[in-house]
Amino acid sequence: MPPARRFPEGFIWGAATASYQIEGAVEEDGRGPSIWDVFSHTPGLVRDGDTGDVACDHYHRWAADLDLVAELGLGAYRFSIAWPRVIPDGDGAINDRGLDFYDRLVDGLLERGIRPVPTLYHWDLPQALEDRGGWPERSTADAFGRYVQAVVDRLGDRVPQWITLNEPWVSAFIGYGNGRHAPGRRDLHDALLASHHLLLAHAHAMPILRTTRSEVGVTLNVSHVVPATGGPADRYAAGVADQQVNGWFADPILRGRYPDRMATWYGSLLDGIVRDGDLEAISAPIDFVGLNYYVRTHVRAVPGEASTSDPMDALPYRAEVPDGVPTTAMGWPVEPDGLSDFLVGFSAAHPSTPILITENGSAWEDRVAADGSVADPDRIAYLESHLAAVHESMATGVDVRGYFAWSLLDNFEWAEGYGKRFGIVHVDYRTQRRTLKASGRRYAEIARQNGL
Ligand code: IFM
Repeated sequence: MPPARRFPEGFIWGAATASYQIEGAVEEDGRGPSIWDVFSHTPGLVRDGDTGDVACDHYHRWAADLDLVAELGLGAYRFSIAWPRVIPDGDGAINDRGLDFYDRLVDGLLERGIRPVPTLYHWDLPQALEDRGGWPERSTADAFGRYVQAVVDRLGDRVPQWITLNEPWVSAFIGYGNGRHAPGRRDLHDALLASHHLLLAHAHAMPILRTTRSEVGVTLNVSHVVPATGGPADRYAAGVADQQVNGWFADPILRGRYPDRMATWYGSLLDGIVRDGDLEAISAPIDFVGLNYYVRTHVRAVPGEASTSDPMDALPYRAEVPDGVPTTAMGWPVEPDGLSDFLVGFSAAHPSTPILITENGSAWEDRVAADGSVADPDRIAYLESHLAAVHESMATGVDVRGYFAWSLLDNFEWAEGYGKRFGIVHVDYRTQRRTLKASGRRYAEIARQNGL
């Protein structure tokens, strides 16, 4: 039977991963330590004391993992390049052995007919740069430019599509704002400095990437933000939250300015951060925007509390999960129409920017059956309903060019360690055995049929 919902010819079907979450081999071939090595080795910061030391051992098993992508019939693979493998101390000598790994990976993908879509920064800042101040220092953005140049010199002839940053909002506000991620700092001013310097890093990368013939974009985490009630306070709070989460990076890049309401709210915290010419460089045209979508956010107005130990509590809203809405193992509400609603709104605001869904997926309590199989009906339902939502938005004219399932493999879920599994492929961390889950088989079928 032909699929009821067909995607356009050439629609990209892919899967995504990130370096620290899967590679392991943290001390191999000259790699330097990243902020995540230091953070995960600090007792009490990651659930169960998990670290990325071994992860999925992808550094050694990459060829078999690429075979899996090929067996799934996917046309694209999004991975990230670890800055500390390429420049171990962040801003010094280039480590050729680190680049060799990504060279092999890119060639391995091309040999299998799979499009490599590397992200240049997915959160593993070299620790040496954090020791010199990290993202709150403007010089970190300059160092990023030199790292990007090294990568482009080696891979620029073979990569068709680059992503500069993954979810800079998370790097800035979770890494430097509430400290739940590396490097674990808790200061709203640092978070704002970090966010501007991440934007500058993107800006510095753009002209370097433009020396290639590839498409270039950036990946942002987004959410469909709605008020918890119809009352004016919650509606106002939802507007603030929408600018804080969805606008803070998208607006500078796509409009050349920070969102007004949020900029006013931060007030003097922003003084001296933005220099002449910054926003012009940050808003250089991109070829696509990558959107990572997981949840709708229901927002309730609260008086901001500046005195708690979490500086993010100063923001005048809290997110809540409404009663009766099903949630994933992360506690995230499952509301697929949030994705279509978000895409329609985003596309109306930024009509000329093509969209790639660079991440979407869900974590569940997967069980391996006695026969070794993994049935994951909840993940299949999440996948199908969110793809239907993407399709629905496209039917209204939203320009979505591709979809990447998060994630190819179960992996190191940051502060949650290995306890939360997002993969369409199960990983037994004791044996490193990979098992295709039922959702992986279903996703392969959708990709093969170009629809569902
Ligand atoms: O695992 C992360 C990924 O690294 C970035 N986006 C969200 C995923 C799930 O939390």
